[in-house]
Amino acid sequence: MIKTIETILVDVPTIRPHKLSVAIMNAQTLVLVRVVCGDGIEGWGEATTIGGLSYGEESPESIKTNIDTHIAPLLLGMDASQVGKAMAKIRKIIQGNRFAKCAIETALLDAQARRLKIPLSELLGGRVRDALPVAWTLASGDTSKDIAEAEKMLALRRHRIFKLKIGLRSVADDVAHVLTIKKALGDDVSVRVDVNQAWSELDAVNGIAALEAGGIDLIEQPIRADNKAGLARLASRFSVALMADESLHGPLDAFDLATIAGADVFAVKITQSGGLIPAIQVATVAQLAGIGLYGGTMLEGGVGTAASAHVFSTFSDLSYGTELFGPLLLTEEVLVEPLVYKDFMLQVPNKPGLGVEIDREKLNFLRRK
Ligand code: MUC
Ligand code: MG
Repeated sequence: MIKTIETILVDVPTIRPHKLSVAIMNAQTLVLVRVVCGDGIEGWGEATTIGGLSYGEESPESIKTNIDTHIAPLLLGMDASQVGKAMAKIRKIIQGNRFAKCAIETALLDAQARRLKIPLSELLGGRVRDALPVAWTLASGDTSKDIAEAEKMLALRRHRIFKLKIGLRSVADDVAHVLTIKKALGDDVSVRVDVNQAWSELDAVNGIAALEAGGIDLIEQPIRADNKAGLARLASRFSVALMADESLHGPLDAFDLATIAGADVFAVKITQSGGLIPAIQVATVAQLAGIGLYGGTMLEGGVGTAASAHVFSTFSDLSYGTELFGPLLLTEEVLVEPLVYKDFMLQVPNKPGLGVEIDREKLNFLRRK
């Protein structure tokens, strides 16, 4: 039986300012959900977003209010071992709120996998890999600082794929910034950009042409999320891979984009997809349509990152890797044992459920009062 559901906000400073076209982050607010079941088993989920309401339509505070006020009461007393029925009820009655739904589904699946004493990946069809390549995002806003940061990551053998956040400056300045970094890092290192919707379609035509000529591997969400036709025009115009992120709010968007050949790659995010099962459906659409897969992040802490890792470990194709570095951008860890990053990969936890434990004392100290 589902006994209690608690939503916890945790404000954690980042290790440095993280500059996106939509927000400059000096801190991240983790949104954690704890579900306690009648058999004493508990499960955890996460619904963290970026930049309050500047990235998506759910804020940490709205997620907490909507779970506490509208979602939890629908679930209390239901059979905790029937996650499908619980989520079907939520998906029928609650409109939108994909991040909130994702956290609830994660917590219920974590509890159920613990009950069955299997890693979450095995409840999701089974992992095909035990470790995932992890990109690092260079977003200090300063070209030479970014190069030094990338060189440090290469020396530590932590990352060899770098994503640059652009779109705050002019197209010409951004292109110069990206190509200076690409030149400094050389041919063996993958350099990609994420514009976070900042460009007009004409900006994108000019920007992508210059980036493609300079050896950039992947262009993420150059134009507005709702301009899917524009994405399709850009995808057919250029040979460099074009990736959809904000345009992809679950399986239906995946289907629409696949139908119009709107992207070469999908950034799959568990929260943006509305849950772990919808994220797998997004990936299935991609694979049926011959679209490449990338494991995205909303810069979650350990819980959401572990959940994403279990999901992505089940993808047979993951040719563009992942960006599951969220916990490494934060100054505080809420897990007893941090996730393991080594040899450019994140190890997918192997213990039952998410395979991570929350440091309750630390969480009580850090949580928003
Ligand atoms: C995004 O748009 O992909 C992922 C990495 C990062 O630095 O920001 C996020 C969000
Ligand atoms: Mg993105």
